Amino acid sequence: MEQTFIMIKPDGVQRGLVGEIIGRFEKKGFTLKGLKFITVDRAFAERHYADLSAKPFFNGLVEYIVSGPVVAMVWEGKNVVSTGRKIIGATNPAESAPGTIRGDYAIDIGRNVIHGSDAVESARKEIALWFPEGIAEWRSSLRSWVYEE
Ligand code: IDP
Ligand code: MG
Repeated sequence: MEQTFIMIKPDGVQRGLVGEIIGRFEKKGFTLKGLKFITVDRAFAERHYADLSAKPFFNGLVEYIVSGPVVAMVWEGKNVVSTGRKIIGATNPAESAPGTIRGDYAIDIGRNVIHGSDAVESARKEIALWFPEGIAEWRSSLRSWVYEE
């Protein structure tokens, strides 16, 4: 089953959106496989966003991510990477549809509340980076109520 890495950024934590965001993924039917509340350092944030190191906003982005604790999660389900991105909305909240997390709760691109992996391969790398200890092994008993199988 596909997995994705989702992170509630420091602004999402500070603004009290943790329960709301987790609720959206839970209610959709996805399965929580990993969760930690963690403050990362610059070197770690730079690794997470290594692909963006040449961007003019890279330094500000790293400062943003290290500015407070984040909620790092692994969610599992059919097409969870692309559906997760739809639940999150466009990178720039000005272009995120209402009903998406960024569309409902954010205004500026540099304070857009949440991260979600953009592809199965980047999800695999991000999960390995954030959860080197591995993640929970469990199977939801709701599975046959969510999937036709
Ligand atoms: P994504 O989070 O939707 O995948 P990316 O292009 O991977 O978007 O960018 C990572 C993060 O960098 C964004 O979520 C946002 O916080 C920040 N970011 C992207 N573009 C800009 C920008 O033009 N100015 C400031 N921050 C930006
Ligand atoms: Mg991205």
